Amino acid sequence: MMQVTLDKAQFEAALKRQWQGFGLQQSQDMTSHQWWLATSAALAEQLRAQPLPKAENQPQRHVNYISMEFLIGRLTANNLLNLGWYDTVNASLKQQGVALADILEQETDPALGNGGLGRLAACFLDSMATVGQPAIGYGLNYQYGLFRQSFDDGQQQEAPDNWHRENYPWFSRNGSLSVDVAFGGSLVKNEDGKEHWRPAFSLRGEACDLPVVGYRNGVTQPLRLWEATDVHPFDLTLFNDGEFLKAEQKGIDAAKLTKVLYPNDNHQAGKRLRLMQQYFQCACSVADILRRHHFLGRKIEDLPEFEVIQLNDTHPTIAIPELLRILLDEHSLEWDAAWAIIRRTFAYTNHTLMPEALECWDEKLVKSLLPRHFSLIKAINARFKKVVEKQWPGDKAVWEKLSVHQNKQVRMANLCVVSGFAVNGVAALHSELVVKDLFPEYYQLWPNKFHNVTNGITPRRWLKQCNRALSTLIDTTLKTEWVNDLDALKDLESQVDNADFCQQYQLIKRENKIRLAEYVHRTMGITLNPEAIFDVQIKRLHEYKRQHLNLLHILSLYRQLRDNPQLDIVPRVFLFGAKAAPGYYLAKNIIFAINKVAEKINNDPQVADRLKVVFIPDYRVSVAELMIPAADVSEQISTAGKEASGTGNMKLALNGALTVGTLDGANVEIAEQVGEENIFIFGNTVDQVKALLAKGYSPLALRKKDAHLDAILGELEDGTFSNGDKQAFSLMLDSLLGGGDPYLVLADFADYCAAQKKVDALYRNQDQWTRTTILNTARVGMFSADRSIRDYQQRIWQAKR
Ligand code: 26W
Repeated sequence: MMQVTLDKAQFEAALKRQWQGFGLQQSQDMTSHQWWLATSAALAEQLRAQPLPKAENQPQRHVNYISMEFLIGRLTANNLLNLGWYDTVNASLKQQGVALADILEQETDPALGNGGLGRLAACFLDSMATVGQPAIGYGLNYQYGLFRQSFDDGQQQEAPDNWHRENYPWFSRNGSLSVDVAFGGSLVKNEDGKEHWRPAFSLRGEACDLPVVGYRNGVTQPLRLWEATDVHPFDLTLFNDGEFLKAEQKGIDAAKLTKVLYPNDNHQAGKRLRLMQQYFQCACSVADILRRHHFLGRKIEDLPEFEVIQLNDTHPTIAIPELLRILLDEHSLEWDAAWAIIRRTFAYTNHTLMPEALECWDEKLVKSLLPRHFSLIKAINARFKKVVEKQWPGDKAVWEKLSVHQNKQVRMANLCVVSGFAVNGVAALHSELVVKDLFPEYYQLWPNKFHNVTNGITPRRWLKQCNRALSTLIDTTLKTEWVNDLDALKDLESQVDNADFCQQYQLIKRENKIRLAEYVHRTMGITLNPEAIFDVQIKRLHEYKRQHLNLLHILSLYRQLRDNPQLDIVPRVFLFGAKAAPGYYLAKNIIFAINKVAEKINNDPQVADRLKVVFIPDYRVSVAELMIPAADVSEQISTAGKEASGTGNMKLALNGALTVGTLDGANVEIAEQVGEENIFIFGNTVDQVKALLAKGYSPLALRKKDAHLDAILGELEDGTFSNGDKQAFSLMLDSLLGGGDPYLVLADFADYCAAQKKVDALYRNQDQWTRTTILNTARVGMFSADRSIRDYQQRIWQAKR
């Protein structure tokens, strides 16, 4: 398909309508924010005027990607880039005395996700549109995105993120797509003896679409976010009685459903409102899929020929019994016919092995909210029991493990595996563990259901857009379009012998570091030295990700510097970005510890700029876009076996940061790609972790043997960093010491410090360092999300069945 061009005169006319709509006399009267609003609205209008590709002409199955989270980040810059409209708009605004780059900074990040899973969904939408995979993303339009983070004396504070969804110019609301969703009530028997659901109340879902623009190919597909409103938003009888407030009360209650994104990452809280959100989203999405299917004149039996529903983790699992309910109760299909459709429609991606993240719902909750669905889940389970009984006759233990409904709980992961045609992990190692540790019996039953699709990232946002200077250098060097063919970066390998290229590559990194330093100075008042190593750890705060291992290394350097003030180390800036779930006190304690250590080190004249520690508040997509191009070192230091994939590791390597990492998640494949001599791998492997935990490892014994480690821990205990408060870091320390150190932080400490020493040594040889970073950029082409999408197509969505 062809790229669409923007007509400058038409754009300017659209822009004019916008500022006239603000009631202004001339464009010059707009504030910066109004410039962003007007420009975005004008662009959205121009984009809407483009012809859409017709669905019925698509030979491939259409993908319905259902996810509770889409961490899309700012859209205006991204859409300009993908459409190829940046230069035209830039020129037009320049004539009016306005800098496009400045007004793009006015956009508040739509933070409709927590971390990796949500950002992956956003990268995948970009790639599906780019590689021409017909798709729609289904999610929720939260009024409040992930909370805003600030620090008060080093402690995380949370504030609501009201990101102005009412007034976001990229939304188009389509009232004709609204769906009514029923909840609660009870089951009654019909005269034919069949179960019939009589719900207690219903809510209306309104479709709010965002455009997902393919890279210069004329494709635009929707991200459809549902927003809850009341079915009867305004009660006229009450209104006439003069009870103005009550008249609107129902509408206000309904809107609560999509008010907030749950801020938990890898932890299930089991809240009723969360289950309501999940069902609301699934019911709206399934109804929408069927509406489209019928509109195109297709038979219900043919649904799996045309549609696939990809479940992004178990959060949208309830879509399975929802479709089953519609097939049985509304289309009057027999069970076998309905089940045949289900079994060929759903595919499930697993993103975590952590037991506390695997969703189980209390049967009472499911039953009271969704009685018909609960009854169907039991029916699925009863039929599945026969399959298990046949394979493992009389084996109660296996049945208890595989059952979908057990101990008064509904297990969503099991429901997905039993009902879907495909299950995949998100990196080679993770997929292996899914099969070996999480679902070994299911694998025995259905070996062909299980797949690996290694995650990827969109090179549009994560190189072309966030690192324009490097992109331009690559453009002029390769003289070919690499943005939708990331393997083309391989040809950069030969440039390591080109002194001119190396120098330019180095210079760009330096400029990106200066740009980040300016941001840090402006927002935090801390001055950074661009000659220092910029050592970056950016991800959600979680024990398994081990930000506190990083902290122990910082403390080790600090201690060495005090013991030996002449010590020759390469200056380092340790940069952190991370939010902790508001109820995860241990994670918040780690943030506090890092901030307190930072305060001391940054103000110690003896350190004299050789160490800096900076925890950048309110980490989000737009901050990532600043930090990633500026990073020299990428910290990927999770306990082996715990990080399903990681995607920040890919973004950082692509932008020329060298990884210090464990053999975990996608780090394994990154090491394979870049070569072991171009990455710093350390620490216990998955098997070693298992062995250590099995034989009973003692962090206290380790501490006893290591005087240096003992001294560092002692300083955290004795109030050195907390104005004498000896309890300040006790949550973190109790876990590391008395708590048995379940994530093996102390066990990996020595090897981690040794790896960091090698980083130091390589950085002293700037030529060698630069060669290594260039090889990283050149060799990580396989981590393009375009490749991930093609893998999904071949192995799952379009595979012969
Ligand atoms: C039910 C609460 C809850 C909320 C979020 C449980 C689990 C999650 C997500 C699965 C957490 C998440 O974002 N996982 C990350 O997914 C990325 C994309 O596949 C991976 O790269 C990360 O390794 C994984 O932690």
